[in-house]
Amino acid sequence: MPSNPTRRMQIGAFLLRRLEEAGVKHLFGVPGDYNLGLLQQLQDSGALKWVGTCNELNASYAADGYARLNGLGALLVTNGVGPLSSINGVGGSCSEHVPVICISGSIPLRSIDRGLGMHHTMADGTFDHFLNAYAHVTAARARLTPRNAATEIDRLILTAWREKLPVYMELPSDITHLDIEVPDAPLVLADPPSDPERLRSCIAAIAQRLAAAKSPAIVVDSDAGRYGVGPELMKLAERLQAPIAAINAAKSMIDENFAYYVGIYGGKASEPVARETVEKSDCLLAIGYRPIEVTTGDFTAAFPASTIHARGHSVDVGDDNYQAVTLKEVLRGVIDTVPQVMDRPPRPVAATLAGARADGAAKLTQTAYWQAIQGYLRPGDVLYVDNGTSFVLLGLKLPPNCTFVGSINWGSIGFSVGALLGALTAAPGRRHLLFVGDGSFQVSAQELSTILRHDHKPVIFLINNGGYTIERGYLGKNESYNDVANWAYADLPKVFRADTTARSFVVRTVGDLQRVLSTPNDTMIFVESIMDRHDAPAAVTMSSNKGAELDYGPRGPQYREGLQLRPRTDR
Ligand SMILES: Cc1ncc(C[n+]2csc(CCOP(=O)(O)OP(=O)(O)O)c2C)c(N)n1
Ligand SMILES: [Mg+2]
Repeated sequence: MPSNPTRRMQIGAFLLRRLEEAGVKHLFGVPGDYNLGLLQQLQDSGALKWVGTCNELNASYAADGYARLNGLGALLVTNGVGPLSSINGVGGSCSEHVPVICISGSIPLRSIDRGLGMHHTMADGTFDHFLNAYAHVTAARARLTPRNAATEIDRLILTAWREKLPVYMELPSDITHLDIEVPDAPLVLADPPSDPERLRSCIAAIAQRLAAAKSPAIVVDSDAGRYGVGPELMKLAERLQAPIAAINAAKSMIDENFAYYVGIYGGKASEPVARETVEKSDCLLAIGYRPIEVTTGDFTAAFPASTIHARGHSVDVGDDNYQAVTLKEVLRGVIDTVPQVMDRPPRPVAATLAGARADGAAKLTQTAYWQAIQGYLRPGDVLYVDNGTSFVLLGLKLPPNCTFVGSINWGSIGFSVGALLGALTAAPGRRHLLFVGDGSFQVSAQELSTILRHDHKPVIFLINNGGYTIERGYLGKNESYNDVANWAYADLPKVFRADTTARSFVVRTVGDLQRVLSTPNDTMIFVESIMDRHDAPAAVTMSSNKGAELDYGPRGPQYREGLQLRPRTDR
């Protein structure tokens, strides 16, 4: 019998050790009496670094951003008030398939055993409300006890990593310092091996179809990035000499300069070559496809009926469904099996955003703004987009090795600012560019102070257009409900850190912006661009108009004269 060596460890220390073994080096969150025991263990062991955030929503956004670049992220909150504040962000991680571990320092087991009412509860004699709430936004959850901690901690961390979904654990405050017996061996993040026969058959079925096809093509959704198979997909595309397109939610997961990359596919909202190659393919391989209205050009996406659907742990090929297979193993097997094609050279790639150089003295418009931003992008940048007119970023062509961080499915405003903090923490050596509107920024603006506190040096591009312009395209073109207070945004670095070296700018003209874009990146750059509240790129306005039709139906108020911002026809 092989022996499995064990040792005694305090529960909290074991949790921190497992997180570190899983590659989590930072914990975001807000202290509270129920989690201070664990925080002290963190402090004493020096294993992880604590990154305190201004609130738990931002901690959940940060853990998500951290996980995007690190593969796994975690946050620590305090009973009830913490988890309910972070549940929106964790819901986003669930929707976007991001593995985040939400740890709630919770009421002591003693109070559950004895039925003692405690603060941060409903004071109704029950104790499972928050575990139950998280059932809707996580793949697994548990309340740790001295009996289950050793197994549940591993189960939850592994589930998050394998499923690319959040998990939730409650760590009662009176057990963090209790000793339990735990394995000596480190936690290994790995999938269980595929079933050999299922894997062989699945690879053979896919390879046979792709090899026989005249116009094979690949289309990827965001799981391609979550499961880290971008390199395999590019290798497969090269071997087949087949075009590869990305859903907007999967932007940057295939290098946009790759010879066989044909652009964003989204039904009628596609780049033309992407639409043709996807819809006319006689063997389309789709990775993790999860269509919603904003990723499908309002449901105009049309995949061929024969499309092969591959997901993280299962594949559909024709009538056959393959279980117990992992995406990476499937793709590697297919690459090794399909013959190298020689006679399908790459098609010309989609054009980049271009246009006449605007007059420097002219008032800044969205068109001129995004043209200038296109020229500013550099290889290796990490780019964040929040909801709003900043969605134009999706249409820009990214240089090699860029990472796009967005929340296209969930779309909770303010996400980008918290995610920026998290991803800066995970990858401080890269250049980070945030694109955010005034309305979205106001949700999570305090986290700018945490970014400054940790000496990060992102570039923040904020559009000040007086409110929720994207919403004006749904309804309320001129209504005050779409207005926000006009903050002195560019002053905020100074407010949040008196000794800041950040360079702040208020930009009103094209010339202003061009000058700002030549500023060195040796400190934070904060660029507040003033634009007209009715200036919106046509693609954004048309999408909002269409969204209103879907949302409100034919009897909705959107058709009333002047209630809806419409695309301008004169540009
Ligand atoms: C948490 C949350 N609340 C409300 C919304 C609805 N919403 C979507 S976009 C948006 C406005 C964004 O405005 P802004 O960031 O200023 O972008 P703009 O279109 O003005 O450039 C709002 C309120 C949301 N997506 N998430
Ligand atoms: Mg705005």
